[in-house]
Amino acid sequence: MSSFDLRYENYLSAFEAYLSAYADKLVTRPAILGESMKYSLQNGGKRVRPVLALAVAETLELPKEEILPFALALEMIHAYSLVHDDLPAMDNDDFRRGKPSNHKAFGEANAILAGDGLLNEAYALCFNESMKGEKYALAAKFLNECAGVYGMIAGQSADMQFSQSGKEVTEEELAYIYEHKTGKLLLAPVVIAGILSGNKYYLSLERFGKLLGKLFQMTDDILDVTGNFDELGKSVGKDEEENKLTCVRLYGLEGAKIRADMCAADCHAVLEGVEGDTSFLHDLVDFVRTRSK
Ligand code: GRG
Repeated sequence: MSSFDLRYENYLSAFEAYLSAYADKLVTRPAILGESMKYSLQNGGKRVRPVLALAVAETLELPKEEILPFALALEMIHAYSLVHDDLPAMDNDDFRRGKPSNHKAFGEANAILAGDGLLNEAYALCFNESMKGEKYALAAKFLNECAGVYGMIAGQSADMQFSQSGKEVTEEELAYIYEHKTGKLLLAPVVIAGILSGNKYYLSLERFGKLLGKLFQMTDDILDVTGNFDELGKSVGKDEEENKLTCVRLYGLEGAKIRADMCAADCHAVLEGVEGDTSFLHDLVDFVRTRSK
């Protein structure tokens, strides 16, 4: 196992242990509410956002106990967004991570409530942390900004509006969708670790988080064309089918790959401005660029 794989596994097991302890306590009436929430929260996934949070925390010498509640809240918000995105009214996908999507397993109404439940529980965690003091409240506030109507929700709304408008994509519109729909939830773990560590390297980390979010969505667009169902665990070729604005549509497949390489190079360059052990973060950039799932 490479040292990158080993460190990824270590971050993952710390996160999974924290998540399991939370999930064991999540008992609802009726039971189906909690079951459908856990179905989407504990159904695998790469856990890139919590791993990123833990990795930046380690670079900044922030104890993992400080970041874990925010890492969990972030992953819950990510899980809710996928549950709602898969609904027939949105992206209409029957599969997620190789298994029936939440509404296929539990029905549409339960899936909507599972998403609502995950979002509310995420903020319950944030409220608890906020009581510890100002920097925790600021971290919670930043997560809320990233996920909310000036963040991911705006990105999803723009993606739907622009796709439905039928007009040609502009670079500016694509950048807006990238930055908000996907980018904000990758920016959040980086900046939250920065806030909790006393704003060390704030500007470099903010720049790094934004670039990594852009790279993540670029590879997502590329994989929708080059990937396969078995590895991705979800339908492929949907972007063209649904007239989505993507970097492949704007630049062509080869042009998109070149721009993704340029974005990865920018991520590496920005990391040079951060002191401490950034070797895992450099490897994570390459992982995001070359991922197949
Ligand atoms: C419903 C408010 C609302 C927002 C939905 C996340 C999202 C916004 C839409 C999902 C569609 C999509 C392809 C988003 C872009 C990239 C992305 C978030 C992919 C999925 O994230 P991964 O690859 O998934 O981290 P895993 O399964 O590994 O957790």
